[in-house]
Amino acid sequence: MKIYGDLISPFVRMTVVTAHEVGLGDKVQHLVEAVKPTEVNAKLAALSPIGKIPILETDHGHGVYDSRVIMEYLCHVAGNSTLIPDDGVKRFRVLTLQALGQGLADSAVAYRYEVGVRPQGLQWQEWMSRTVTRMNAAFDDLESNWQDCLAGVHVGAIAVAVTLGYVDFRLGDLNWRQGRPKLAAFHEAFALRPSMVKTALKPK
Ligand SMILES: N[C@@H](CCC(=O)N[C@@H](CS)C(=O)NCC(=O)O)C(=O)O
Repeated sequence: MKIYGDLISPFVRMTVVTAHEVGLGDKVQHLVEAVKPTEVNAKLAALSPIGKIPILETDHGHGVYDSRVIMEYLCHVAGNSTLIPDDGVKRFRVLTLQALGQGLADSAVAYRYEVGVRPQGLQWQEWMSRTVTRMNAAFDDLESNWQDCLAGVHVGAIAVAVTLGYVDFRLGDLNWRQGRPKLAAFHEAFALRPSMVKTALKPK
């Protein structure tokens, strides 16, 4: 199996962390593939018409995407039923937490494109302000309503921990730790897991 994409993408890192957590770290080849929102990457386009990273290529040459599906695919291949629990109540709590972490990542990546990639002068201030409000609402919700769930190791906790790492890396000015000590403690502890250490972002 191959996973294409750069670990700076929180979506890519979530899948590689998942591969390590389910014991497939040695079976998954991680290949760095750069993408630009304004250009087609021919190699990726052959596996996915959407062309966003991550994409997993199976041993049979099929493309599996997006990150949520890849995380589930890896759990399935490994026979792991703890990262996505079977039990209905736990399952949908974990999957909703994963959606919250990935929704936050969507906002953070889009904000980064707007600020760092979009040509100067074309930024949309109202959208940027709404996006910061959305990200702060997500941080507040994680602080107040998800601490019980964040105590486990599953796709929800992975999505949140990786996204917070991305926010630190790209959007440090957001100061998400301020007034959110429980979320900060969660991130500090989760970042010590070997899966997170092996995929840690290095400043370029
Ligand atoms: N919903 C997708 C989002 C993936 C995504 O947004 N990837 C970004 C990098 S972080 C990308 O490939 N951007 C290139 C583009 O927009 O063309 C997932 O969960 O995998």
